[in-house]
Amino acid sequence: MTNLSSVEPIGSLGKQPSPGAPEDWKRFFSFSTDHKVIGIQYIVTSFFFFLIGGIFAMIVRGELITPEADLVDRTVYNAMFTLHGTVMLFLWTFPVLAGLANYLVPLMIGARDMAFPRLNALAFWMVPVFGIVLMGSFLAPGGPAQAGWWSYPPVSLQNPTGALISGQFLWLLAVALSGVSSILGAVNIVTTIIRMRSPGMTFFRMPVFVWAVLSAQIIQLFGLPALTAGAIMLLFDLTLGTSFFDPAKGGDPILFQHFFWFYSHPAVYVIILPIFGIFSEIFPVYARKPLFGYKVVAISSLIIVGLSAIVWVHHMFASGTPGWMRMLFMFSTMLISVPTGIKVFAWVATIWGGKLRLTSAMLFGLGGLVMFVFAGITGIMLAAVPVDIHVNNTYFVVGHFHYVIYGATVMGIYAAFYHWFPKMTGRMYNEGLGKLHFALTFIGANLNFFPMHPLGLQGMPRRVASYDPEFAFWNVVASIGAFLLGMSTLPFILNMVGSWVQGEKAPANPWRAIGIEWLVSSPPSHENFEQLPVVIAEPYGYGKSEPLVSNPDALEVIHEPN
Ligand code: HEM
Ligand SMILES: [Cu+2]
Repeated sequence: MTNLSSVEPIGSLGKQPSPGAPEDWKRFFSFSTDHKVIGIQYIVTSFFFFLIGGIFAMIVRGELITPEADLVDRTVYNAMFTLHGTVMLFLWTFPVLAGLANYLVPLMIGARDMAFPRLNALAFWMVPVFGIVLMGSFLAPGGPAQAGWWSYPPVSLQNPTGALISGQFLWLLAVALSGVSSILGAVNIVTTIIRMRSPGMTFFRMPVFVWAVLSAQIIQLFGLPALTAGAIMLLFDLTLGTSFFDPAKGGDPILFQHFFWFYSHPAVYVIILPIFGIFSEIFPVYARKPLFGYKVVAISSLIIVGLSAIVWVHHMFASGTPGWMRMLFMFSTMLISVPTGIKVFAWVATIWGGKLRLTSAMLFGLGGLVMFVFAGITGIMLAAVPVDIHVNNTYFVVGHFHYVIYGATVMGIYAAFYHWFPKMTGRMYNEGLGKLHFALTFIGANLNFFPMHPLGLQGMPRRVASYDPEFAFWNVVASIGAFLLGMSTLPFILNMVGSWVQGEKAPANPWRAIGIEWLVSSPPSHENFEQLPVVIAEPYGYGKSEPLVSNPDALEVIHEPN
């Protein structure tokens, strides 16, 4: 661990080249322990898997553009939606958020690196490993897993080929490895935030993004062991002949659902809390107003963590759950809308009456917020037991969670990419391409995911390759939206790659943002700070003229020419 309280200069360390420079690309393929390199490694790797998960989604939507099952074999269809969901969650969302946290948290709290740099690198390098394990399942006898991303037994215990190394086996191995990697990451991030803050960086001076990441990673710590244990027990049932979950041998399949959702409900907050953090960083900058109700917003994240641990049975209303239990979990689920609603009000109050600058980052932030509010409304509907019993396992659920996971999450992640791109790469991106990207994404996402709600209400089940022709209209609309979303990635990739290579050079603080990461050069030097910042103010001091740190001129590492 680096010295926790020292504000001494770091002396001879300050001679390394600054990461992020294009000529420096080789370090991204090395076992680097620099949190900024690891952050970018996470982001680029996960974006690659986002594209793969997107190809699976295109195949699913290609199949669903007609009522008949005519594009792919039904077993291939099952594998496609299973791998789509699995890749999107375990190889895109979690790792990309780990990447943003890795890159931003040490800079935002004034630390020179994470608490455990080598553990950090190890956690990252597990990602491509389990990615390859999962993709390798295409070569397994019988093809990849087909039991959906939640892998419920007894479906997941069927093994028609009888092979030991089946698609389901590799799926479980990949998920268990992903769990271990995320636990290592969580230990590191939580330790870093608690122990590595620079002098004066009290908890109530931390940016809300840091609060949100801390809260999300606490969930990883208490939740992931349940999922990982469930996955390993299922693996034993599948390969060693144990019978934890196999009803034919006296096991209890519902027990698996408890293991699974005890983690996987809180997991949605592992995903959405950092997005709330991103919203809370972006709105003040581009509205030039302090974040409304900073302390309440910060604390709401922790309240959400507490509540997230006691609602998981809302995914099991239709699993034979007794009535009293349904009522209990319906009530606890609805409680979560209180701290969440507080945050939404805080963001609206922040934007309200502000001088809005509609950059690509701000557009994605606003679009994400709008789609999140819509998802919140359908979420409350689903929390009501009678509604959920009716639409359980229909497209209504698929529509709801894609508004969260695409509308709010992917759009929020794009907002973060644009906002911090100059910081990470030292280059400016192209606003025109960014806005085109936003338009395609926002229109595509709504065309794609809105139709799923009427479809679900009319009774179209999820995970089917063919359907009644009465559902055709909305499915065609959804597929057109999906193809638009597929296209939307092109201007984005062009923009990011093109700007990284030959964009205009970025100053330290292109957005006139307030935050420690904006006080050092873009990209920051290898050690981040010559002297650790001494923080003297709360964040988000927009419109006030008080400085954030007492030693702004001593932060930058001055490189001697080699
Ligand atoms: C272009 C973007 C996307 C499209 C067109 C799309 C489409 C779909 C469709 C049609 C299904 C239902 C499949 C079925 O039930 O037969 C589905 C399921 C799912 N999607 Fe997406 N999706 C997209 C992006 C995402 C993203 C970004 C995530 C997560 C971050 C995600 C996570 C999931 C999950 C977890 C499932 C459930 C899989 C299962 O039933 O086991 N999707 N998606
Ligand atoms: Cu849930």
